[in-house]
Amino acid sequence: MPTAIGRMQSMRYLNYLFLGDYVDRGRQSLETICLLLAYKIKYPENFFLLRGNHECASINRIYGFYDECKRRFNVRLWKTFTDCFNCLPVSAVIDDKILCMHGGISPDLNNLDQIRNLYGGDSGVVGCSCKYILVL
Ligand SMILES: [Mn+2]
Repeated sequence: MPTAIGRMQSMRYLNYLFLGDYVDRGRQSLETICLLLAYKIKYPENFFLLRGNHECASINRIYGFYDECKRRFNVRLWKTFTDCFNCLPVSAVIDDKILCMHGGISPDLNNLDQIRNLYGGDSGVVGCSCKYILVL
């Protein structure tokens, strides 16, 4: 079993890609998303976070994250995370071969061209405001 130090050292050489739904999965969504964002800050070139359908205000307002922010801190914090989630990329392409995205990001996304068109375009058709695709 790798040690904690071993795991941290491997962060420098391996890439990690997470596929979303970091909140609404229990009572400690804040700890989860803060840890993931801290890893992103510490390892910006090796650690990547895609957006899941729960990184969307209309979803996490209902399924627990809003209530957790309000109960433990305030609604302003939830709004700040909403702004942060709106900046997450919806998909990643690895080595020009592997398309990665959250399984339930949108029922209206049917092909790669729709994701490409999120670049700088009006993304209202897919029900989220992300305009970024991540190329690894
Ligand atoms: Mn989901």
